[in-house]
Amino acid sequence: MLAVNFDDTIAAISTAIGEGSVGIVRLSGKKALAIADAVFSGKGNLKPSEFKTYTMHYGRIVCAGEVLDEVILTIMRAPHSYTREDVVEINCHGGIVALRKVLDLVLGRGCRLAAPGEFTRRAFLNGRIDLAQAEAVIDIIRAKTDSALKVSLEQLKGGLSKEINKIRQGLLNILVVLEANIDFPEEDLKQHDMLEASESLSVVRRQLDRLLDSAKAGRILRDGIQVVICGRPNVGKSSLLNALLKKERSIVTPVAGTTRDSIEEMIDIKGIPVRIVDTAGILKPRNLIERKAVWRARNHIHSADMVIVLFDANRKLKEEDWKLIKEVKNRNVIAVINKIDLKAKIEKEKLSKTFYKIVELSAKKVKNINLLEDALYEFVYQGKLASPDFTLVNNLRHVNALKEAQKLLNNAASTLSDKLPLELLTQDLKDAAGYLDKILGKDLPGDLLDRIFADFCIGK
Ligand SMILES: Nc1nc2c(ncn2[C@@H]2O[C@H](COP(=O)(O)OP(=O)(O)OP(=O)(O)O)[C@@H](O)[C@H]2O)c(=O)[nH]1
Ligand SMILES: [Mg+2]
Repeated sequence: MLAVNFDDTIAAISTAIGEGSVGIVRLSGKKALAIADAVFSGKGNLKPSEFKTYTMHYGRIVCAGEVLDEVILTIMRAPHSYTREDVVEINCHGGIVALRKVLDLVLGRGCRLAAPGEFTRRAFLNGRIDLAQAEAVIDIIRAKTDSALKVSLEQLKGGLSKEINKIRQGLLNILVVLEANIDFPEEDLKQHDMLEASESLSVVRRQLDRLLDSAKAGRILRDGIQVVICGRPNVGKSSLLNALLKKERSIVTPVAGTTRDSIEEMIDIKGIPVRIVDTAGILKPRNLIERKAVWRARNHIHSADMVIVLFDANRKLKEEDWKLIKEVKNRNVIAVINKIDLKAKIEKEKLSKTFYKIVELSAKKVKNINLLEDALYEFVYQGKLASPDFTLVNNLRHVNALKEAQKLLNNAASTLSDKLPLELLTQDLKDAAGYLDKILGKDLPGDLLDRIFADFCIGK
């Protein structure tokens, strides 16, 4: 981002571009009300700058006598607004032409186009939210499942920030105890102060470990996992994709080799966003198309987080099955036996020796699909459920900062037990607190903030 002036009044279209029933042009800054006065023509005698805060007004946006759109104007005065500045939202008709005309008009009246995420960045800079909360805004917009949304909403509410602050405060309390002793040689560190510092450090480390433990679940909820369905031709891979999706997405026929191109879809499995891929059956290719299809399927198998290997209950295991079993040996695998509505001919006992977990279902009859969903969920959380209050760490920047803090606290614990100089200990604790501050956005350099907010859309 070029150096921007955060004193400017900014404007942007805040709703998604495209046809919609309503579209919003949002303004924020000192001139927002004056600009609204210049472009809005309402019913009564009052001008927008005279409207009460948190009120809505019907009227028209007028430019040189021409009506650009019929609108509803919302006024939110500083400091009780999203940005803590004066905010005006012009609810226009949703078409892009009207919205652009209104935006161009206000831009011509003394404000500039907002940079990506600048409204939220101002909310952060003006102290309404910390950086972790600001980052939650983008995750709310991008949430792919209900659970992912809950985690981000909790973060926006300040749940994560509260946890981080608690750990940070714990560290500062230990520092107070230690610094009272620092001017004396370490043997003078009073026995009970030593004990207190050591116990408090254990508590803080446990809190930090717990937060980091939640990171895997948090990251999965935010970013999802990729699961690929593979198997030899005709075992029912496309039927399984359709059963999981609950719609006829992939073509299913009795002809072996129906699927050529990999098909990818997003599904919500118990709150986990799963990108599921149906692939071409793995076979000995007979022509160029099949060779490419198999090559593509193999690529997916090797890049996915999880592989579902599908078998046909009604057929004995074939050479292709064994080749595939060998190929996925070191991957995260769930073995699935499909077509359990037909006579069982598969040598299940041989599969049981190879796979720890086998799910049996019928994709065609949509039977036992829930067992596969359970197995996937179980695999992701390995028995550990997401904490019920949804205070999870889901952002890589936060995870990395917490890991650095964890390393420093581990060091600090060794320093304390080895009775090394107190200065070493206090420095590690201060540095650890510094990493926690970074999560909340304290003293972050502008270019790092630029990078964080560049991920936002314009208008948010
Ligand atoms: N009886 C029965 N038939 C099934 C079941 N699942 C799939 N089929 C049938 O098996 C045949 C192949 O199904 P597909 O889903 O196209 O199999 P596929 O593995 O995607 O096949 P390719 O794309 O050719 O590799 C179709 O005739 C399906 O109706 C099942 O659970 N029971
Ligand atoms: Mg198929």
